[in-house]
Amino acid sequence: MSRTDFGNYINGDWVDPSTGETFESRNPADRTQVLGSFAKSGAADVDRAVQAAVEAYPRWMSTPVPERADYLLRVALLLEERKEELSRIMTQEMGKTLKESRADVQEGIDFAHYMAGEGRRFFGNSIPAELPNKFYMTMRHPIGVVGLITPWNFPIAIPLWKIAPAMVAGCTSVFKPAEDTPLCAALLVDLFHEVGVPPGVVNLVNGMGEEAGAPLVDHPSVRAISFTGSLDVGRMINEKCARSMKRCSLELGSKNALIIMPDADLDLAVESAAWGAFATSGQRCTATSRLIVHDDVRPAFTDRLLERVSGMKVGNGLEPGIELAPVINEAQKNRVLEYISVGQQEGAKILHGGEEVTGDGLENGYFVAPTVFDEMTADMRIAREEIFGPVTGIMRVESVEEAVAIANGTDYGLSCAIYTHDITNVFKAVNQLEFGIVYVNAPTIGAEIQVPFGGMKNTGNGHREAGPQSLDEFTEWKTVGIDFSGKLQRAQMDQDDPSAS
Ligand code: UN1
Repeated sequence: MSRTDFGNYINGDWVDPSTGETFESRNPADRTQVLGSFAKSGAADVDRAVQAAVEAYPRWMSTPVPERADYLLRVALLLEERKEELSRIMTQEMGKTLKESRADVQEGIDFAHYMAGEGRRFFGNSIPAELPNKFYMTMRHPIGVVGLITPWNFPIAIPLWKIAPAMVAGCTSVFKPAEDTPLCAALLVDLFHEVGVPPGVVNLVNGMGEEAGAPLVDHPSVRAISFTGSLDVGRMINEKCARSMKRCSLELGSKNALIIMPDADLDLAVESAAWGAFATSGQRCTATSRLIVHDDVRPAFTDRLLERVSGMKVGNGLEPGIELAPVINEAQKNRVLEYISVGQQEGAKILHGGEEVTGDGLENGYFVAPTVFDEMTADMRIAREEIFGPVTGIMRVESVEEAVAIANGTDYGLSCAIYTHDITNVFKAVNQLEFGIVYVNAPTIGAEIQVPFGGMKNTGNGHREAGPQSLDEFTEWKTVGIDFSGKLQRAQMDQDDPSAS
């Protein structure tokens, strides 16, 4: 690792924060390992970054779209070159296993490639007019300066989900990454610098949510906020943006479910449950936190799941063979343990895990055992609230209708999967599930970048990231009507009046 100390990236330069303060990023597998120190910015730094974005905007929005998008192709190629180095750093900074960090970087590479291609499409429509010698077309117009606030669980992929379409759209941006993964963010922004993205187009301000995130949301020159994170913070941002008439797109929590029907391939369902619940230590918006299992197969499924989970190795994500890496920080560890005790008080039964894992070189990290509850019921907090940790629970049902009703019975709706080979059950579930993403015989995690990503109900506010929809966050539709008749034509009037022509 060459550089570990970073200021803010504003107008093409790394600059110190006005506050003169810094904060450290530490390894969640070993808190004694410091990865670097970063700008602890305040409102003045945010203002400086927004000003740079405002100044860069007119030129950038006038740059041809394919040219704007070409930078992303170069970013994708550089990311490919640095994939291994970045993945290792990511595992040290964020904790997840090296294989998963590689997948995170790969998801970023895929999306940068995808958006690079989008620069050669960026389609609008042509639409016939009802009046003669008149023509309509629609085109996308950038929304302006945007604020991008990202979480720590996908420190390369999710920032790219936002920065890349913003760039193609013609927006200039200020990026405020999560305070747990500032090094990944800085190294990513460095790539944009390296490929020659003009100053001010992408700016980075590091710092805490209240000190650096809030002023970005409040800034009058920022036209839109794109935020991925918790429901509580999302609600606050939504309220602020409503008052200032900013566009705001939110990607928040979820309580994803895996439905297992009697005809499911049980080995597959068990693998899917273990992967969906415990990959990234359950710290994905798409994590499988509910297992809705038909009574006919519940005992067999439960036995096999426990066998699978008891073989999981917990430890440092850099070591081979580790399946369960640490959670992100002390607060998260305590939150997860707190939920586990809430679940027990509510009457759910722990079948596996339920405790912190220490010892054997793990004493300086934040490790929680893979935890499986049984007897989880729909009214329990552990069945309704997002835990964001390695905790899942089995719920019993007797029909596909009941399974769908239970799956739909939370305020969230990001990802739901059903394991069955019965075509009737497949279509019942597909039609009735209130989730933005529905999988059949595939886990709740692992969305690909060319399909829209986002959820219903409290998971978001109707926007989608990734896929062709990703440009919608950052553009306005402009309708252009061109009249070449050489006279005044009055819509809805002149077609019916023969004397008008
Ligand atoms: C997230 O957790 O916010 O579908 C994103 C998945 C990943 C993205 C998760 N491709 O699990």
